[in-house]
Amino acid sequence: MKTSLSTTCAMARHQALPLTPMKPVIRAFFKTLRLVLGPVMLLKERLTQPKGVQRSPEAQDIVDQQCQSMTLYQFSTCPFCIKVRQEMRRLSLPVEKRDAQHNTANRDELLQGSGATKVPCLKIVDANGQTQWLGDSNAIVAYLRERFATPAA
Ligand SMILES: N[C@@H](CCC(=O)N[C@@H](CS)C(=O)NCC(=O)O)C(=O)O
Repeated sequence: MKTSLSTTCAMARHQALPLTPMKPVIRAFFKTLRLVLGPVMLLKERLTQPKGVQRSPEAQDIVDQQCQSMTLYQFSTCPFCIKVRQEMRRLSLPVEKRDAQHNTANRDELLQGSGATKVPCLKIVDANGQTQWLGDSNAIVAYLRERFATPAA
């Protein structure tokens, strides 16, 4: 998994590099890798989807409402994003996900808000309308567990 993590992230980082004479070759190499590894990672994500925690309908309604103030900026095949998505499934959190890899508007929002294009990044709007941009998959998972995990989760 470690190789997969660094490889897929190198692929993502590479997309941001400016074009120089050697870049088309490197670009083609990483594109091929991405084409091969991407579907494998998505298949693995699908096959290992955790069962979501069960709440009472009332409790889930409250959680659903709270989730409306969060947005996950992500890449579909970023392993760190997959980790966060799986945790959201495990905690039954219907958080909106925005693709910051291919969608320029989303990437610009992420850059403007967080100051970087690194994903995953969770945008959280609190009750006062204050916005927080939380980066790093471990920090996001810790935040979600702290806020939403129940004893049964
Ligand atoms: N330690 C970070 C690593 C995140 C990371 O490396 N993300 C890569 C994609 S896999 C990325 O955002 N690359 C684009 C960039 O840095 O602008 C985490 O756990 O979230």
